[in-house]
Amino acid sequence: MSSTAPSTSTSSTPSSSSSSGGSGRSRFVIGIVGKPSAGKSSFLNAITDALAKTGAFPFTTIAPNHGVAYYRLPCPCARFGLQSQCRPRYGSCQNGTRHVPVEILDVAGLVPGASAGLGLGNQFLDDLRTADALVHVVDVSGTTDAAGKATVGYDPVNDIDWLTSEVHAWVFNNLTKNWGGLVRRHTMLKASPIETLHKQLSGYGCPQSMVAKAFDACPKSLRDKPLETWDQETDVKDFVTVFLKTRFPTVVALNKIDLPDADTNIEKLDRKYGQSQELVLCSALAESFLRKLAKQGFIRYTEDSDEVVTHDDDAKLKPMDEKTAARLEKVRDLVLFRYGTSGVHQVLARAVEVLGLVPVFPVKNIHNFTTGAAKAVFRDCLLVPPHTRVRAFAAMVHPELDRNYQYAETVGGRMMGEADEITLDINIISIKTSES
Ligand SMILES: Nc1nc2c(ncn2[C@@H]2O[C@H](COP(=O)(O)OP(=O)(O)OP(=O)(O)O)[C@@H](O)[C@H]2O)c(=O)[nH]1
Ligand SMILES: [Mg+2]
Repeated sequence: MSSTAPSTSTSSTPSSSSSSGGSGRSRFVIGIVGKPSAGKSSFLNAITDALAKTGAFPFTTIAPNHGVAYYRLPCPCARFGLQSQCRPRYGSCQNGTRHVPVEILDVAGLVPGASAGLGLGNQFLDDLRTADALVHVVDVSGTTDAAGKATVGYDPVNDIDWLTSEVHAWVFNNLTKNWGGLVRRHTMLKASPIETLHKQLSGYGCPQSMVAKAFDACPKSLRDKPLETWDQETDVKDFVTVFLKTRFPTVVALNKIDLPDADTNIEKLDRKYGQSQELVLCSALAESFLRKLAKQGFIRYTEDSDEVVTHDDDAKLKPMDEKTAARLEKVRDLVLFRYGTSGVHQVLARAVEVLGLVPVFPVKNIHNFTTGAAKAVFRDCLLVPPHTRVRAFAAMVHPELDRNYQYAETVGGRMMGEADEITLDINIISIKTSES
């Protein structure tokens, strides 16, 4: 990721080397998992400008596909009546709605037994090591079996469980592949369980604090048990279950809601998981279709809404042939009318929300919200982890801001302490340095 070098004084230019807050372009990665043909690549294409290959047969994707999606949130420029001056460095601002880039990563399909080598195995899950959260795409239409082959009347109710257990096996196998050696080292070094577990799990791109958080979330009986006496089949497995929740918060996207059996399956899945999982309904194909028609000038479509304008409403739009018009009518009836939207942007929004990310707007001048000489306001927006403190945020924006840190102010010139946590309410910040 590239970034512009900051001025030596206050700057909102994000750092490309930031380790925890990320660059203003896209630091957070959402990984897409699911069985073959669930619609993972279709989801990527629907929400980004990627053109990943899709197909009604398993293992269309083998090498991972990347794309950049845009998380939407109210931009402060609207609150201050500065929309005309709002020019984001990355992403965009449309009528006061900020579009913040988030990277999406689509990997190969996973089948039951993948951890024992079935399908493509689960080695490709290693591609997900950079992901911060996961979207599990489930084919809710019942038209593909567990291996992703075309069928009718398949019951997807167990798809969430077996996929979760394959991801579990991926982490468990890595953690226990040399458990004897790990325990010997642990005893020899008199290390804490968190240090030892972190060492073995560091390949998952997690700081020790995340392992500590997972460890703290384990039952007391497990925390009190010396690591060298942990039973692999029970204790280690339980720890991995908790670790996965911390390391890979997951949203389940119930995809293909445009197909006939979706309703019944949605009900079943909701009954089983409604309380315990984040379930969001979507149709990747409907969204791609609507975007394509809009790009070709047949419709005006407001993404994330049910607003579709056609030639019948506005003669400036191209008229559609009968087949396309019939397909559009179907998408309107089966998706937009029934669910309000295609749902793909809700999936992204939930993924950002399960991570608890807070949007922060660093500015040089806290009174007019500009950065540098230009009149442009709110140039940057960073999504930062929950409970990020002001000083840590300065380091995320640029190491220079941390090195030369003096103080921070928010709207109205109100001072902020360096240990203050950034919240959704106080998220416009100017860092002053000794060079300012
Ligand atoms: N009706 C309908 N079909 C969809 C939807 N999303 C995807 N599909 C179709 O499902 C098939 C599989 O889609 P892909 O996106 O290739 O699935 P995948 O999960 O990436 O599959 P692999 O790469 O093989 O793991 C394609 O024929 C898509 O057109 C949807 O929302 N509705
Ligand atoms: Mg694919």
